[in-house]
Amino acid sequence: MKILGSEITPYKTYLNRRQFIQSSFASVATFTLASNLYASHNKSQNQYSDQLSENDVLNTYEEITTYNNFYEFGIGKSDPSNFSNKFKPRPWSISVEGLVTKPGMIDLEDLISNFTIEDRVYRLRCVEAWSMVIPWQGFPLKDLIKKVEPLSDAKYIEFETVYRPEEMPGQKRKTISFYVPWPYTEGLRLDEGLHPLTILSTGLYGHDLLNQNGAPLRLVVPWKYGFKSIKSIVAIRFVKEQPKTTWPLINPGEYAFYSNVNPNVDHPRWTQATERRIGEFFRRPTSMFNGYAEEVSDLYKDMDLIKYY
Ligand SMILES: Nc1nc2c(c(=O)[nH]1)N[C@H]1C(S)=C(S)[C@@H](COP(=O)(O)O)O[C@H]1N2
Ligand SMILES: [Mo]
Repeated sequence: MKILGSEITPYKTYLNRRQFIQSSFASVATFTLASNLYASHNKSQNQYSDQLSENDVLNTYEEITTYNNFYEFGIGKSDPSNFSNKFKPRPWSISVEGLVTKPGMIDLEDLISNFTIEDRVYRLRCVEAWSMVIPWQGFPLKDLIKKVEPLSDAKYIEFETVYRPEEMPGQKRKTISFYVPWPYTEGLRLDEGLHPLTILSTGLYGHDLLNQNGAPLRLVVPWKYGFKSIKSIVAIRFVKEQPKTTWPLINPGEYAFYSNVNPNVDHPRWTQATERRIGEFFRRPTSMFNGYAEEVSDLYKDMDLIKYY
C-alpha cells in the first residue's frame, strides 16, 4: 500500500491514538499538534454523525480527492488529481434526450437552483474491492426524471460523460480499451433511477466537486459498484432497451449491467466477499447491496442475482 505523506488519520484511529498518547504521558506539545491537525476532520465527523453507521468513519477530504478512478485523466489512482487541472467544469449543461415529454438542454445552474441539495453520507464500494465513506451533496435523480416526464416505453436511462480530449489527457488515447471508444457511458433501469437513494451529486464535504470526483455533476448509486457512478455527465438519455455500457463492453466476462454489490458473486479474478476501506489496514466483510439491502432489495425481488450480477 502506498501511504501518501498528506494522508490524514481517520477520526476513530485518531481517538485511539489520542488515548494512547495521553496514557503514555506524552508531552503537551505533541498533543496540541495532533489536535490541531485533526480538529477539522473531527468537526465533520460530528456534523455527519447522525448519518454514519456504527462501523463507518468518514474518509478524509484528502483521501476522497487523491485516490480516484477517472480514466479520462489516466488509469493511476493519483492521475485524476494530478492531471485534471485543465478541465473546465463551468459553464455546463446537460442534454436530456430520448423517450421523454420534455427533452432539451438544461443549464447546470438552473438544475442546482431548481432542486433541493441534500447531504448524503454514502459508502462507495469499488469493484476493485476498496471502499470509502463520503459525505456527498446532491439531489435525488428522481426529481429530474419527474420533471422531464419519461414516456411509457422508457425503461432504461443511459448516461454519458463529456468528451474533451484537449482537457482530459486520458482521452487522447482514441479508445478506453483496444476497441471501446470514448465517451464513458453508464446505465440504470428506470426504477433504479427513480429510487430515492440515487442522487446526482454536485459536491462533497460542502465543497463543489473537484474535477477528479466528476465535476460538475456525477451520479452516485450507493448499492452498486463504483463504476456505475458515472462522472462529469453531459447527456441523460431515456431508452427502451438496456443500454450497452462501457464496462460490460470492455470485458463482458467480468462486468455486467446490474453490478449490484454482492459478496456472494466473486469477480473472476478476486473475491468480492471482503473489501479494504481506504485508510484502514484490515479488510472488512462486504455487505449485500453495500449495506443498503433494506432499502433496495425489493427492486430485484424476482431476479436471479447470480445470473444478473
Ligand atoms: N466518466 C467516468 N466515470 C467514472 C469512472 C471513470 O473512469 N470515468 N470511474 C468509475 C469508478 S471505477 C469508480 S470506483 C468511481 C470513483 O469515484 P471517486 O473517484 O469519486 O471515488 O467513479 C466511477 N465513475
Ligand atoms: Mo471502481
